Amino acid sequence: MKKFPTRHKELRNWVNKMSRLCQPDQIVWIDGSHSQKEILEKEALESGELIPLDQQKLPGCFLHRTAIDDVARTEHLTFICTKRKREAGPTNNWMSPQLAYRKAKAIFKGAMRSRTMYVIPFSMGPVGSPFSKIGVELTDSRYVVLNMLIMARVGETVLQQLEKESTFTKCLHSKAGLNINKRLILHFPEDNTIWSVGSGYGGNVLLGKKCLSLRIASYLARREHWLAEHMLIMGIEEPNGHIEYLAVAFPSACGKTNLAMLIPPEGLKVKGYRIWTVGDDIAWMRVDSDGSLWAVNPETGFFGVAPGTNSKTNPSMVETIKKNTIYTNVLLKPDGTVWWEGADGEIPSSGIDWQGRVWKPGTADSDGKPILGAHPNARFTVPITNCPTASFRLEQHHGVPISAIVFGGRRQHLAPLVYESFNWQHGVFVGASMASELTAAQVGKIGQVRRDPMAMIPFCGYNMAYYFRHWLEMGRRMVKPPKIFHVNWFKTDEKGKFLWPGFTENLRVLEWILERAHNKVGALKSPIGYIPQPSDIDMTGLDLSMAAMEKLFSIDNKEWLEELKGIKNFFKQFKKDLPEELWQEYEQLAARLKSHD
Ligand code: GTP
Ligand code: SPV
Ligand code: MN
Repeated sequence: MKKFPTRHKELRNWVNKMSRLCQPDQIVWIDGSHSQKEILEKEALESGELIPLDQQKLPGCFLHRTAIDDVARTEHLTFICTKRKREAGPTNNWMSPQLAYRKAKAIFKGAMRSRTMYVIPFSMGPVGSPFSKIGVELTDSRYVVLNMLIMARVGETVLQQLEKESTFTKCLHSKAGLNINKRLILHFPEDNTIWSVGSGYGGNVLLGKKCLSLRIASYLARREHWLAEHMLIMGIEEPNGHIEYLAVAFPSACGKTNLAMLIPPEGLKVKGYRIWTVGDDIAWMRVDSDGSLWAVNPETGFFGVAPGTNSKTNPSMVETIKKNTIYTNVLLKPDGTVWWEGADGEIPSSGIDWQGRVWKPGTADSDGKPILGAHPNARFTVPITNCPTASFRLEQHHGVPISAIVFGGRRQHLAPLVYESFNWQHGVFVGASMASELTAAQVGKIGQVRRDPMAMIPFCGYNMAYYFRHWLEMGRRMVKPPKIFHVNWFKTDEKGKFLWPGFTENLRVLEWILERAHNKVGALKSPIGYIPQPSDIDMTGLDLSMAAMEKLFSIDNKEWLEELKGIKNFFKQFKKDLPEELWQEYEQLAARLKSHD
């Protein structure tokens, strides 16, 4: 037995066993210290895993480039490996644990030869909070270690906590050959284990994030009666100092990061609102002793989309990423700073693009498509504490109380700017029947509409029919469940132009949501839910034509009747497992739409 800094037997045995499989040259335990981080940064610069940036202009910042076929989550290579296929359900890729372990072992075998195996003890959620879960990730990537140091609580304090708690998620990662044909992202919820091999891209390899905090956590949450969701958490402070918190689920690259830290628009400034960012991607929520829903963000960093980030769309993030940031797949400018499409300032006259090639603006590939400086899914990793709007309650063990839940998607047509569900059960139906256009955050056909219930289709670690049942059940556990809303910032006109200005202006919609949450304002009843009386959305300082407002709130019965077909087909695949309540809601929506026709 080697000398390890823990008495935790299961952990020691497992590290030994995995190192026999992967055969690293050495094992290094990550202690969370600044000095160890600096050594890793230095080594990563030497090995080329990190590319230096101007430390005067961007202190503590580095650049990283992934392989060109390793730039987004690969959902087709992501599996839920349960003994029975039914447990994974029809929307997940499934593999038997036996086969999955066998296939992956063949790739892991000797994969860390001449490399170091890093052992990263991490806590998702404040160390010791009743919300939190501990994981240990083994990896041969310094990039992963440096990212995990930003995204999670890492090091000795976690090891000490683990000795008290005993259970942890076993997370094994190796870059192996970074070969897409030998890439597997495997989840074994029944073994509390994650194996990821052959990738170096964030969502595939920062195993505390999507793999643990959503896929494994959602599985645990069902058994332990809580919710693990793909949601931002934000606080809206009123001038009297009272703060209301919202939990908002949008699919990948559909606006969570931007909404979570918005700055109130000019026209609403007099109202004195202030936004507090609790999280931008993941919410863990539980019913507390007061019978209401409380949420924590299990992460400590943002892994955000770079393209489109600028002082207009997201001034808080522009401030946030000026220091201690790892940039991935952005353009390197000759002055040692970075750029991406939709960044502030002028388009640089040259640079090195995300693929490491010399880049000039206005160039096109052989198909005539413009060559981008940054990949559309280029990202930055940065500590939340850098953010000027970071909540002062990030470390609170009980999190924040949630006043409203908001679902949303990217829909050019159909869904109005905002609507409210009639009650919890209808709200669960609204979430379960959500759909959105695909973005660059996953490998696949961008723009195609797919059903993405609760923005969790890529992240639910078990059968989604059981997940819907769990949501219905959670409603019954609360004294007064939060109201559930749906928003769509992405409705377009005939020319394909966004009808709603979005970003900062979205606060106008959130204001209505909060008023409704506290029954302070009336609403119009439509077949799909309650919608605002147009005069109830404060439009001070925003010049939007009546025609645009009408389109934003119009509900086209024909389109919705068409949508019903998609919902029905989606629900049908769950067969008898789908909760009867969702079919009831479906029938009631159909009846309301038909009687309005
Ligand atoms: P993940 O990190 O992938 O989970 O995504 P996210 O939901 O945090 O997405 P993010 O906030 O980074 O949004 C990315 C994209 O949405 C960018 O292209 C933004 O420009 C666009 N976006 C965000 N908010 C709005 C909005 O209000 N209106 C419009 N039109 N686009 C928006
Ligand atoms: C997403 O794709 O929803 C992300 C980025 O938040 S990743 O961590 O890569 O999944
Ligand atoms: Mn996400």
